[in-house]
Amino acid sequence: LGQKGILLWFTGLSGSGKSTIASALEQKLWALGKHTYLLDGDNIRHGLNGDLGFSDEDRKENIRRIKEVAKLFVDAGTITIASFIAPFKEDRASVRKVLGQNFIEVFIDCPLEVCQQRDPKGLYKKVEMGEIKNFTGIDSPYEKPDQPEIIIQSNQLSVEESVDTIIEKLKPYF
Ligand code: GGZ
Repeated sequence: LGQKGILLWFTGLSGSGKSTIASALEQKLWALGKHTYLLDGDNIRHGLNGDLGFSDEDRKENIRRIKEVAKLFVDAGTITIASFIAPFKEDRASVRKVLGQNFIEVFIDCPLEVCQQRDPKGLYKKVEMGEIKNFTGIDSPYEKPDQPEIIIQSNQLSVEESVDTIIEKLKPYF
């Protein structure tokens, strides 16, 4: 009743701010009375996709399963936010194809050097020490979106400004 499901797909490097902006956005949407659900590594990579690692094949399978789950949420009328690197264009295009007009690609655009400096989980440090292989942006590719619906330059905007920018762009969908 009333609410149309949409999928906001946050793509970007590790440390770009996807999770932070996604949860702040969720709070703002609640305040607007919207029903939301956030799919991220915490509730997907530990459970449903606990068998997957970070090879190209596993990342593709990760996104494929998330696509199917997200579709169910959107069918149920939920404003669904998916926060995953999703490094391959082809995989994001496949999500777009399935969701059609209900798909909104949000590119959290942050230079690699800034992500490395932030290093919120110490992962880039581990990469440098040779403890992690196949890390996105270092020795595993990240294919930037060509035509995302929304671009957030997270090193130039505050979290609040980022959220407001997204909400403004969402108005036509509400
Ligand atoms: C990239 C990795 C890796 C490797 C562990 N490469 O910053 P984070 O910690 O919290 O987010 C990253 C997360 C990426 O998982 P996704 O499911 O979003 O990736 S993908 O869409 O590519 O399947 C990072 C952590 O997992 N992480 N190892 N090798 N990020």
